[in-house]
Amino acid sequence: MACLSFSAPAFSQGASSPEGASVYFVNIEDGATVTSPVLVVFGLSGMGVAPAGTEKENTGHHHLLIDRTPLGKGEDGADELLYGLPSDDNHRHFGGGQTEVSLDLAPGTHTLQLVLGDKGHVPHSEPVVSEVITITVE
Ligand SMILES: [Cu+2]
Repeated sequence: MACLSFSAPAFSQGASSPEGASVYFVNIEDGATVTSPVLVVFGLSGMGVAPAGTEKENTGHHHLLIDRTPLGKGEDGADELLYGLPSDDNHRHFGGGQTEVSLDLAPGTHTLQLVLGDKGHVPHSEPVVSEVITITVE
């Protein structure tokens, strides 16, 4: 079977995601120059947003990876797919079902990636992730 996944390996133990589901940045493009605080609006297509802990098919909650290697890559990549995302300054959870955040970011360049997680914060199978965008904070 052909694998069409382009940015994350399909080793996730999370809930299944429907084909074609996607997350994306609504209001920021790759390469944008912005000022802090940075409003980041999360888009989700093909699935629904539900608070963490909710047992419902084809739903999840948003996570924002800040200045991290792409999901599934790097030394913690496999663990993130298997056991779920850690919660720290570089892995922000929106377990209440929030769809935007106002971020305080230091001047300089930063990378952002959106990752949908299931009720237990584990990326879906297939993972539903945005592209990694790079922004410059003035
Ligand atoms: Cu989470």
